[in-house]
This record gives sequence, C-alpha cells and structure tokens, in this order.
Amino acid sequence: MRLYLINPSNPLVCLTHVSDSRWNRYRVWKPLGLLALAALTPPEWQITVFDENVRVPEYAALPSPDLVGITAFTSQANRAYEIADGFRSRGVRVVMGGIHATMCADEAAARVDAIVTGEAEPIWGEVLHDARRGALRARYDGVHANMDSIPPARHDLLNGDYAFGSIQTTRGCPLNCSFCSVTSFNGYKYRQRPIADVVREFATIREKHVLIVDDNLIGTNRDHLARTKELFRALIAADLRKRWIAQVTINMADDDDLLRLAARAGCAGVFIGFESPTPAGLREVGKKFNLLNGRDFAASVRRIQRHRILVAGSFIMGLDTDQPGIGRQIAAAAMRYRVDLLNTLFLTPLPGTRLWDERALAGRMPPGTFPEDWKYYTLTFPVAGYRNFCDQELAREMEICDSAFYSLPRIAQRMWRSIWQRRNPLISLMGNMSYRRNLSFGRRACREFLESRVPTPALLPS
Ligand code: B12
Ligand code: SF4
Repeated sequence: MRLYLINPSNPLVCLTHVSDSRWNRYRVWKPLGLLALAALTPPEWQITVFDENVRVPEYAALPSPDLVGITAFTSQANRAYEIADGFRSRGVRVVMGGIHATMCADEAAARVDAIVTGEAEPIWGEVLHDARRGALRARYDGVHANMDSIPPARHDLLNGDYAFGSIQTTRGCPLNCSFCSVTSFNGYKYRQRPIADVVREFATIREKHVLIVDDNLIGTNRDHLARTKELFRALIAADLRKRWIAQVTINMADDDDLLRLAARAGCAGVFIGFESPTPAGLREVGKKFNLLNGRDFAASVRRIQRHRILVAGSFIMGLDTDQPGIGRQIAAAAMRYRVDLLNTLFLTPLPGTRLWDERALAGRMPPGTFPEDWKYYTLTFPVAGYRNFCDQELAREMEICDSAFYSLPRIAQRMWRSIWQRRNPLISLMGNMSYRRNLSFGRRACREFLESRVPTPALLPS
C-alpha cells in the first residue's frame, strides 16, 4: 500500500522559495505534522513525504498511490484543494488534516474524500484501516492526544534540503491570545511529553540545528518551568551537541537558572511574541501576560542575551488601538529592546480564533472571496479591514517598519553587537540577511495584492 503525505506550497510566501536565495535554506522548516503522522502509520504502508516548499513534484508522473494525506495551514488551503483535485480526478482517495481542515471542516470536507480534525494520534490508525477496506468515512474527529504515547516522528523521511530538524515537546497554551489558533486547536492545558521520549527523539534528528516547534517551550507557571529545567538537564546529560531555537514567553528572562540551563542544553535563540509596543495593544490582543509586573522589556531581552541566546521579536500591526506611525513605533520598540531579529505581521483573523469570532459578531468579517483568498492568509498581506488605516496605508506602515529595522547600517550594528557579546553572530547574520532578502519579494507580492482588489477603507478614518 502506497501512501503519499503532502505539505502544499503557497507560492505567495516568499520564504518558501528555497532556490531563489541560499539564505532561504534557513527559513524552510520540515512539516513535522506529516512526520508525526508517518510515525503512526503501520509498516505495510510505504510512505513518501513531499514538501512542496522545497520542490513541487509532477504527481501525475509518479506511481499512483493508494491514499494521499494532505496537511494545510489556512494559507495553504487553496493549493491543498488543487492537489486533491488532481489526485481525485485520477481515482485516488484524499484525506486532509491539520489546522485548516479542523477550523474550516465543512469547506475542506467538500473538497476531499475524508477530513481529520484535531490531533491525529488517537484516530489515524482507524482512518488507514478504513482506507484499506475501501470504507473511508467523510469525517474523523481527533481528540487531544495522550502525550505519554506519542511515537517519535519519522525524521528519516525528509533529509538533505533543510538546515534545521524539528521536534515538539509540549502542546496547548492557557493564554488564548485573540489572534492565535493554538488554544482552540491544542487546548488550554499545557501538555508535556515525557522527557525521556523527547531526548530519545532528539537523538534521531540528523541536523545539527533544530527548531523546537512548541508554542511556548517553557510554559507559564512554576510547574511548567520546573519541567523545562528537567528537560534541559536531560539534554545536557545526553550531550547531543545540537543547537536549537524555540518559541518562549518573556518570563524566560526572569529565571537565571533556567537561562543558564537552556544555554548549556544548546539554546541558540528564542522567538518571543511582544505583539504590540503599547499596553493598550497588549490588552486588545489578550496578551496581558506581557504586562505582568510592569515588565521592562529591554532589560528582559538583555538578561536572555547575556546567556548568548539570540532574541527574535514578533509584533502585530493593524490593531484597533494602532495609530498612524505604528510602523516607526514598532521598529523603534524593537531597536530599544535590542532584539536581534524582528518579525512584524499584519493582524489577520484566522478561522477558529477569538479574533475571527469577535469580528463575526461585530459584523466585521474580512473582505474577500473564500476559499480563493485563503492564500493571502500568510499574515504578510493586509487582508482584514482595519480601524485606523486603509489597507494601502497599513502596507506603507509595514514598509517603514521593515526598512528601519533591516537597513544595512542597522544590520551591521547588530552584527557588531553580537560579535562583541559572542552571541552566535553567524546565526544572527543569516537571519538578518534572509529577512532583508525577502523584504523586496514580500513588498512586490503585497503591492500586487493591493492592485488586485478594491481598496478597503479605514473603518474609522483617523
Ligand atoms: C512550526 C510552525 C511553523 C513553521 C512551519 C513548519 C512546517 N513546514 O510545517 C513556519 C515557521 C514556517 C510557520 C510558518 C507560518 N505559520 Co506556523 N506554526 C508552526 C507551529 C508553531 C507548529 C507546527 C507543528 O509542527 N506542530 C507539530 C505537529 C505535530 O502538529 P500539527 O502540525 O498540528 O499536526 C498534527 C495534527 O494537526 C494532525 N495533522 C496535521 N496534518 C495532517 C494531515 C493529515 C492527512 C492528517 C490525517 C492529520 C494531520 O496530525 C498531527 C499530529 O497530531 C504552529 C502552532 C501549532 N501548535 O501547531 C504554527 C501555526 C500552524 N502557524 C500558523 C501560521 C499563521 C503561520 C504563517 C501563516 C504565518 C506566520 N508567519 O506564522 C506561516 C505560513 C507559512 C506558509 N507556508 O503558508 C498558525 C496557523 C493557523 C491557520 N489557521 O493557518 C499556527 C497554528 C500558529 C498560530 N499562532 O495560530 N509555522
Ligand atoms: S500567541 Fe503564544 S501565548 Fe498567545 S495563545 Fe498563542 S501560543 Fe499562547
């Protein structure tokens, strides 16, 4: 039995064009969901994983599979349906799972033979069993998996094209920020895999550099932090000689012991969601966690960097509380905090989030035609309709923000700082150059997007 597992590309997302620039190698990440699915698949299935972010195969020229499994973020949904149409027209059955099939279940169900919602561990065996018998149901609902019985992902199935391997150690987040899908998909409870399982799986990853995909590797309370320290101690003891990066919350800065252990366990950099430079913005997106204890963000970033850990900061632009000048304001905040990398994204209501529901209630659904427009849901297009900006104005704010932070003199300044502080200058350089390289590509795509549709005015002109 032949199984194809496919990660669709989104041609509009600049960072997926590996061949365009060698810097992009450092921004293409393995589709871990498919490698997790492969690990749940019995040996009678011969599995091939296709990652269209690396290359798009000529599927019709390949041996016909018995079943195709497609994953998709919302931004990949259009391409997912295109791939499904191709296989289904040749009589091959297609199953779709992942975040988009979960949040837009009816839409996806109309385009494939079966959908799997939620986490696949409890249900994938049944799907394959039914597929073998030619008795696929239209819908399977996964529940939150028991973290004690997650098999190690099949890292052996994708090699070569990636600078980073990837691994997951926890699922779920109690914070439920308005723009984020994690709490509605993986739940409020912060669920942790057994440390021994994580270390064993880590050892099977070939790449020297690893992305820990957890939405928050360290967690938010004392128990979470204690477990994280235990994990770091186990990684130090295993001496795997890996360098890894991870997403964390800003409270990482508050615990020097945690930082010391992280650095010794191989932490090269962390990605932190600052979200907004203003307290009103943080309240708007529901990330009051960042406001706790009257935090000094610059001091927090410096405490993390003192352990030679790079800090990438993420901000969202286009909040109802954002005013003209927000581009400059975000860049200034990022430079004041002295983050090594800045990732600014347009506020985008993704289906299934609190933001989506709030907008639906307020009669503020984003303009556009769906599913066609899902391809713009990469958070790099101003799709949502904004209170104080028309979409062109917001796109201009983004250009101002990126140009200020990623100017060559600013990059040189950051490089010098990380050399002087002996904080992974090479990784920092790769990240900065990769972002800079992608700015022009992103701007062009954004301009084409704006030209292709009727301008959306500001809801309340400023
Ligand atoms: C790592 C990651 C990335 C990596 C991508 C790695 C990759 N190639 O997959 C990078 C950094 C590139 C990335 C980019 C983006 N990401 Co991202 N990312 C994540 C993150 C943190 C982890 C994903 C992961 O590996 N999870 C671990 C695996 C094991 O879980 P899983 O993928 O959910 O798979 C399980 C189930 O879903 C299911 N399943 C999945 N696929 C399939 C397929 C079949 C057939 C079946 C049966 C089951 C199944 O089985 C798996 C086991 O239970 C998630 C958050 C999260 N917790 O999931 C956000 C997340 C997926 N990203 C998100 C977003 C918005 C983006 C971006 C659009 C914007 C951005 N800049 O962040 C871009 C889009 C890129 C694009 N190509 O369009 C959103 C997606 C929401 C949505 N509705 O689309 C998420 C949920 C985060 C959030 N804040 O809401 N991302
Ligand atoms: S943005 Fe981060 S902190 Fe907020 S709900 Fe999502 S995963 Fe949790």
